[in-house]
Amino acid sequence: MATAIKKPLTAAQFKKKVVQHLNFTSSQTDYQQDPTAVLRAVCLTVNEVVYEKLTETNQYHKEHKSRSINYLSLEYLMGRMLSNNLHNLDLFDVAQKAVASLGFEIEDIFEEGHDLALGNGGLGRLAACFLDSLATMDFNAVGYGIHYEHGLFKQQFHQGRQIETPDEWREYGNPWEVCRPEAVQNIPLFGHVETIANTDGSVQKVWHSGQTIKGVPWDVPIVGYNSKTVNVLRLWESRASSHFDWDQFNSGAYQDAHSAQNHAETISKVLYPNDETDAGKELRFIQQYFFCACSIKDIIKRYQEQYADDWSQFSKQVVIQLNDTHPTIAILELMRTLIDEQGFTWSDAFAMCREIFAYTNHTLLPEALEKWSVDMFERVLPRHLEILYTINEFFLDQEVAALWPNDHQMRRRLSIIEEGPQKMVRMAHLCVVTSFKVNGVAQIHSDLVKSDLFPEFNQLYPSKLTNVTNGVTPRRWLKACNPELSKLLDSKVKSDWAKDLSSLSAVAKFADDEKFQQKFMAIKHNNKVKLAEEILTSTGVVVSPDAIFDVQIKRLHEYKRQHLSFLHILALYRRLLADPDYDMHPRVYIFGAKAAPGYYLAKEIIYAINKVADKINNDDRINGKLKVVFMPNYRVTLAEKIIPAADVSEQISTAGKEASGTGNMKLALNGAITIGTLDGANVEIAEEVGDDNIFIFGNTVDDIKALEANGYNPYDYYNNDEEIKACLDWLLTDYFTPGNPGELSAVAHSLLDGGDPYRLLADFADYAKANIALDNAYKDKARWARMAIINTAKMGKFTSDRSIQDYVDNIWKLTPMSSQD
Ligand code: 9GP
Repeated sequence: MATAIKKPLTAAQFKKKVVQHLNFTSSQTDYQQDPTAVLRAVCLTVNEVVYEKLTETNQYHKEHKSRSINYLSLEYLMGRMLSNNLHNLDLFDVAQKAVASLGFEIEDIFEEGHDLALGNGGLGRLAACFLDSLATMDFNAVGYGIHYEHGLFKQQFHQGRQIETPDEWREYGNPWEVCRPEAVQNIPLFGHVETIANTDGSVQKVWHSGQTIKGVPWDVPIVGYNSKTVNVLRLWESRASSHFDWDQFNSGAYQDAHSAQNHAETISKVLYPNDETDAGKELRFIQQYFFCACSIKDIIKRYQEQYADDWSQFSKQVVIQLNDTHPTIAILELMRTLIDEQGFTWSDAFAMCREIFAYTNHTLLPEALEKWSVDMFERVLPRHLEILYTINEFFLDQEVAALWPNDHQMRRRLSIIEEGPQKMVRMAHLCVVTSFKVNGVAQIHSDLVKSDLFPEFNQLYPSKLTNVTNGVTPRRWLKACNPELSKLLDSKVKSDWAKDLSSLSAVAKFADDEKFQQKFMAIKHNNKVKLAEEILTSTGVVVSPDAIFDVQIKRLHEYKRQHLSFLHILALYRRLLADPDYDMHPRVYIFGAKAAPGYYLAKEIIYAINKVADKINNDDRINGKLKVVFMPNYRVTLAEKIIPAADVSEQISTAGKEASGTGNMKLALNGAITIGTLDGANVEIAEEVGDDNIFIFGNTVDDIKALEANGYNPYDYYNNDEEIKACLDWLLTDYFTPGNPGELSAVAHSLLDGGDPYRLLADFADYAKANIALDNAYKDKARWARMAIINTAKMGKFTSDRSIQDYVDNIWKLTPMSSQD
């Protein structure tokens, strides 16, 4: 029998528990002025419910021997947990009343929480949405990752420039996690491999490692929405296998006594702050191996608790999803374990891996497709490299040779090892060769994976490459972050739309209903008022909620083209200076983006936007028609405030470069209208909302290919478009940086002498035109309201529940808890 969904506590019971925790867990009696103490006590109270459900979930899956999905990801961008957990447990109102009776607003309590920022951007946030959906849909799932001491850096601006400071999310502990000493793992690395000849003529390989690191697991419970399930996200922290050298300490060498500990702890110290480029450092490589090895050992341990040494059920019980190439070493670690420790033959081990691993590709950008040098591989993981060579040999000699006999070019192209002055391991090739399925993250992206990235692999393994379009959880990205809109939707939609997002299509029939339009837009306005306050607090800029709130929130990257919008802002400013009556509805451009600390141009773009913003925001000549704000420290919590208030969603990447995007889905779900290129999931959003409810502009993937085939020259646009020329030349003057001409020139140079690698100038004119169409649409209040309502109504496809169902049906083949009875 499945466990029943827990009845929520009453507000009085909840309050009693909170007070008990304040008094007896934290020894706090004087908490009236201490929201942090209250937050902790509220979390501990919620945990009582959560851990009971977690125990029941575990028991159920043990009894039912449920197949599990093991999601391996180097990144999880969880954000804050409390509000989400309260909503998912149906305890929100109860907690709100309980803390009110203690003299606090629940929102103020939330504000005390830290973001779990263990990720960079879309990839990590997607993983968080997937965990939410897996628990909501009652699937047996474990997320595996790294327990970084410092998550993504905090961003401040100093005179317009980005300053990074460390993120201290768990400096004083994190109430949502629990340490599991019973599941600690020891991870060998470095050393050498000994080949032992057996008397029967066979050879045995023995890896003598040079160092052992301890992996300590911390479990973060993942609470399903209105479901029976609490799953876990298991995060590994690295520690020295023996803490510190007692003898050395006693002999007075205090620093040395800690050195092994420091070295080991470095592995889980920081999240790499780069999400599109290969950091290329040994530490990053060891991070990847460390968390893969811990996770594989843990998966085997969990299996053996049920099946002991009977391996016949392993591939029926376990599927492992590789989130990008970062966890690829898991393949080699499982191969090594099966062959060296469990006595499998190479072919049986490989066949097993081919039933267990699936891989998601999240990018076509060549610099983000990971490669590691063979030398480093050999130094850190000598046994894994040997195994990798055997896989490559089998692949080239048996599979490539069968389809392309004696084709050396093809062998070279497909080989897992890239030849060259420095031999490199192509991690994506290892993934494609070994995984039983490879998916892209939006239809256009998956098509490009087949046609442009891996065409030969697609020929070799015709049914392996597939698509699963990304999605976002409507629990966090509508129900929790936009409570007023949620209530309005509740009043019109009979079923629980947060669990069945396609039911929102019912509100489409109210798109022309004047009263509904008014209510919908009044909520948007209220959200804009709140955001305007936040903008004032964080940037000191006053913005009017009556202006169009035009939002671009995502990592700072040239391919995402924040500088396209920036160039257009310059053009608007110029038009307004030339004609203060220039006909445009007042617009506030709202940016949120972190630049990787070593990404020079990205940081220059931030600086340029901030400098131009300073000038524009203080220029009385333009009557407040244009404002520009760059909100510092963009993160999940800030996204939750910006998204409900957005009128316009900027999704303006170069066609073919953004694999999917997920901010585009969150913004449209909250009634923002997209201005975007035919890239990533924009294409599918356009299909859902219809051409009248989105502003599509710019070159398509094919157009860009044609432009490039003809020899792309940015000067053609510069010389032929007076506005482009004037705006780029403006950046070379000291207009925005008095006394310092040329301070903003990096952006202009990248677009001209730098060759404009992301074809921004080729899209500028059409983007400007689309913006005029958008402005006209906004001036027609009823039309805009209609568009916004349709956007919310038609986002059903983009729930992460649908993505998970696609994974389950086409890749993972899982059965949810309830239907197993
Ligand atoms: O750049 C993609 C983004 O388009 C996508 O939405 C996200 C989730 O699939 O993954 C991003 N990729 C990476 O962060 C690195 O591959």
